[in-house]
Amino acid sequence: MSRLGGAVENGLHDGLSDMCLLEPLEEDAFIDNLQRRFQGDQIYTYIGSVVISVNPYQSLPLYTHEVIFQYRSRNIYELPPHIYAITDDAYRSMRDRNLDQCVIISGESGAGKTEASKVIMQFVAAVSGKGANIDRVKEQLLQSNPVLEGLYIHGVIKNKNFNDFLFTAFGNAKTTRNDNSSRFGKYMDIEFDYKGDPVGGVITNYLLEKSRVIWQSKGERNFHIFYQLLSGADTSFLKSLKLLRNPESYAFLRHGGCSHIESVDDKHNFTVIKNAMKVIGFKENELSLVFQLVACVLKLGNIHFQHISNFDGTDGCKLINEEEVDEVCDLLGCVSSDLIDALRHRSVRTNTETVQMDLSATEATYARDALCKAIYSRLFSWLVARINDSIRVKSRGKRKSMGVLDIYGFEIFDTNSFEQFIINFCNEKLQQLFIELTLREEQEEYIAEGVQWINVDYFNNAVICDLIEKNNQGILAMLDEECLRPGDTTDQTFLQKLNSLCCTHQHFESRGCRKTQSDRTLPLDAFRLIHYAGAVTYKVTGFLDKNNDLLFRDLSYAMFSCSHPLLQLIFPEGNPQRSSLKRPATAGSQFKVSVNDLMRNLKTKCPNYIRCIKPNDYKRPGLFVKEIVLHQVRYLGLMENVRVRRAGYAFRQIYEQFLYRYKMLCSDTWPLWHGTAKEGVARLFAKLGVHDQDCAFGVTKIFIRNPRTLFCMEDMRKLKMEDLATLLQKIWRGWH
Ligand code: AOV
Ligand code: MG
Repeated sequence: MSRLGGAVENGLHDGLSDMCLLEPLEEDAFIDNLQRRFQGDQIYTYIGSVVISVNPYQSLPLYTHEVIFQYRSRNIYELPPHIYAITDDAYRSMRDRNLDQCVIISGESGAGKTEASKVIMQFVAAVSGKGANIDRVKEQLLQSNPVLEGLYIHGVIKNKNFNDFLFTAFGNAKTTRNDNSSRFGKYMDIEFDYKGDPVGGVITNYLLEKSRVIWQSKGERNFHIFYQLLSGADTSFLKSLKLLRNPESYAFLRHGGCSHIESVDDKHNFTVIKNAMKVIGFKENELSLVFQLVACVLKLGNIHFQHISNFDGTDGCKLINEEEVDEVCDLLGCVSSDLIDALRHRSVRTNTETVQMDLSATEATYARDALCKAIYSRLFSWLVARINDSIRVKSRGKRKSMGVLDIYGFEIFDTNSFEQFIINFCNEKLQQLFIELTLREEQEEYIAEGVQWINVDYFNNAVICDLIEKNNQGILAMLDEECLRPGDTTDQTFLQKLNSLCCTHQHFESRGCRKTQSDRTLPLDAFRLIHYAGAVTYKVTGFLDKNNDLLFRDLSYAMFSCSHPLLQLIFPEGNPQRSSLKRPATAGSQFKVSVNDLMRNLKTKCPNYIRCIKPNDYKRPGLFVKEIVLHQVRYLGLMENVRVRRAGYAFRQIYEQFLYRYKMLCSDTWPLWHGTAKEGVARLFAKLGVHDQDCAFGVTKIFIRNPRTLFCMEDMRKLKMEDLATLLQKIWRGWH
């Protein structure tokens, strides 16, 4: 790596390392530049201080101990672009200037967000303080990764080498897009003391895709942990959980038709996950409790119901494999007949009495599925809470924080449902935050530097966010209304409601709207949203149900009455003393509240961005498909980002660094300049004939409007260096 390998020098050889210097600024040139860099294994490129990261789909030597220490305490443009550079910059601003930071990682599924978040954690762990206590905190912070999503730490701490892929997980699964796709959103705040040493952290999780527990599309898997447990647990443990080794024995693991991922060793990862959980502070018996629940989910999935006709002509059902229920009840600590009762009936309370109604086989299967989803997703939230207990800051005193946001990327599948709607809404909000903050930051820098700000036109996606979340009128509000309205509401009545209220919106389309009624690409049971990232068609089937997210009260009671200590914790509403008739908030509105909380939190911090790009759809190294990259560049608004950045001045740099690099171009400043750096730069520009309208002198930085000015100076500098080298050679020869 060249010592002078900064933004400009690099630009002249392996493609520009900062897109702001692109001349002319055109989409083709932008993509070409990314491609050129990608092919030279330069996966990172800047837009000012934003990092674009192109997934290499291969291990590159970018994350070694040496590289970390190269980037430590260096100026952001001194070395080639890297996540380490912006992390170091963010870390130092937090430590030295007391500014809380956050790193927002975005990009579509499989683009490399989760990997990027690990790179950040690894850097922070490596550069912040030393000492036994700190090492414990760091290790706990790093180890919380595998429990939630699988561990792939390129790692250096305490000389442990975690260089292998170690997939394990409660929150990640194989999808058709990504073998290790995060099926939940995660925001992690790492907290530091006044010296910049990590003292703990807090993790917030967002809406786990729990429908995966009971169903997976072709080519996809359930959450990793199921397969890891089955292949990694020793025989006696498996027996104690009453499980069989073969994943094919379980209905919940059969839908996707692929229980194994090539290059992933589930068995080995089970050992890793257990160790990680121990480091975090899980006791041996807690591990057993967790895996008992995981086992129960699988076993409940194998319970079948058969239709029976009651004497009064109504539908009922009976269980056809009661021995499976007996085993589940052994694990959970309850009486079989109680659980069977709760699965086959539903109590309906009227003002005066409670009536027990029989469920049909379909309804009972539905109730069973709801129970499995509830057990698993609540177990997941409990795990997060448990991890938070062990990493929460115990010491008092003022703290600084750095947040890392790794949330599921924008998703377009062949069939998109409520989950994609929620995930894409979240991405829409993040994009809005990006627009708001980038512009704000740019504006603030100009004001702070006393340079005039010029307004820039850009597409503001607030209009799409509003369409989804506006109080009383947004799609989420209408969905809630259909869920809460008494009477015969269905997914279809929800769609009709959308049709009558949203049809005039320019980002909404459906067959019920006049403007798109003849569009045969739109199914009758779907609506389409024109997201900032592209159009997505959502099938309404299941929207009401998933938003309602109801678990029959009988099942909550049954779970709470089990002697299994975890179940009592995760089903508190099953406590007859505490149970209230109040309906819990819908899934959609809970998500809206938590996303808005998150946005408020992020707005209080200095944002840093990593924009991840996927170079091809085949997870293949070295392959850069232009159309695929172009699509992402467009929807991530990267060209707009460059335009905003360049609207005023394409390049800016602290006076001292700028003068140091270019002072050789002027005899007044070379070899020594005795005035201030700002005066030196002014003298240099006067000598080179740089016009006043081409540059602005800020308080601490020089701003250059046109990249060509800089390229010219760079060329002159190169010639000068060559002259100097020739001169040195002559002197050298003269001596010998
Ligand atoms: P995601 O987080 O953006 O998708 P990941 O971070 O899981 O995507 O990346 C997907 C896969 O790409 C990883 O499992 C690695 O195999 C590879 N990869 C990504 N970044 C790198 C890197 N810097 N170096 C080497 N390989 C990498 V999702 O969670 O699906 O939205 O919901
Ligand atoms: Mg991910």
